[in-house]
Amino acid sequence: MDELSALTRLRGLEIETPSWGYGNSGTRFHVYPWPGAARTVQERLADAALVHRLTGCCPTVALHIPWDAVDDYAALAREAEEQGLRIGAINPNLFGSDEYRLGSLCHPDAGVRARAVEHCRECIAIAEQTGSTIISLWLADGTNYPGQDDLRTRYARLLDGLQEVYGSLQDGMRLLVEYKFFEPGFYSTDLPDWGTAALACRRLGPQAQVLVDTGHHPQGTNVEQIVALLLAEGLLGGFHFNNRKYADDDLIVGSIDPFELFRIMREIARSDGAEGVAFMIDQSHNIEGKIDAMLQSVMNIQTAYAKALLVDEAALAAAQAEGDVLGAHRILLAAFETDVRPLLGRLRSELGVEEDPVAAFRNGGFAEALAQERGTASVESAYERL
Ligand code: RM4
Ligand code: MN
Ligand code: MN
Repeated sequence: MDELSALTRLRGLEIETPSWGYGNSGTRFHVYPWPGAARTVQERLADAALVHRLTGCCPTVALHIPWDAVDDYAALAREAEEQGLRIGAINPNLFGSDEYRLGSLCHPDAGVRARAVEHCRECIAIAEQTGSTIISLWLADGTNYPGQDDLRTRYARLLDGLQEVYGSLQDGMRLLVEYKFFEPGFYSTDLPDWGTAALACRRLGPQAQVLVDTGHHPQGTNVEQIVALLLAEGLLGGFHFNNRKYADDDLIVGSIDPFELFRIMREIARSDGAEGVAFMIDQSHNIEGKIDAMLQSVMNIQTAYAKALLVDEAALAAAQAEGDVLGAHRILLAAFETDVRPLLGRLRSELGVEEDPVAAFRNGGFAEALAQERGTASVESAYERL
């Protein structure tokens, strides 16, 4: 496509950032506190709003409940609005309580399952109060040992629980079902892959779609093919963007494999079925800053999308039809190798933001001001509490 049409498409790209990406987080070995990291939901909203001001393309922030729980959600939504922000996906947390040791929706105990469903309903109510239309559900459910629980029974419990949650959705709301092939369960995960998530969504109905977290696949998985198939089936609900090298590393989007990100965005760029796909970042920063890492992720997504939009579709279709294997591949490479910085510069000047949002943050004294205002929190990690 030509640059002008690419610019129009780029203008339409909105990226949601996660509240949990602005606070301190770490590995199971240690949490290194970052000066000025957000400590409260208000500070997390403020950071998301700053990211939107610096990029012009991140108008929504995802919440994780109860991490972001407040008494008055309508007031929280108003607070967001005052800063030019809206509340995006509501993420139920079905792993942060002692009773989820053996799972949540798939737990052997009916009482625990019922309370997990109830928590999801609470999140639907929060979505109503905050004007959000997406519930994005990730289950930490799984088992550690063969024989620990019955796999088929767990699948039946999963479908029952999801059906109950689905039945409580309001019109216009969507349930995005996320999958992950391992962790925290080491032997089995109840929603391990896109196929299981897609089967569940098919059973549930049109308001359920699959959420692809780019870090949730085994090494070497062709993620863009998953994206292509889900789009073809009308089942792609959204993304959790991040990057991985080995496991669910939650690194800056596009930092390890920008070509993979380009290939994923190419499926979005060429698809006419991509309306409604939610572009969300799911990232947590261990040793880097929070806000500039988020800005870099946003920029990398825009870069990949810009390159993907520039693929010469007509030439590619012709090369494919002729069976010109290398020729077709080189057409993709040509787009990937294009310097899109001038195009993104134009986009950002139209959006009224600086050409390099990371540089704008780093040179603007923001980090220093936040460190001054918030200080450096001390954080406990699980092992240090032992
Ligand atoms: C999971 C998954 C979920 C996120 C949690 C915190 O690995 O990616 O989306 O909510 O981490
Ligand atoms: Mn995720
Ligand atoms: Mn994850």
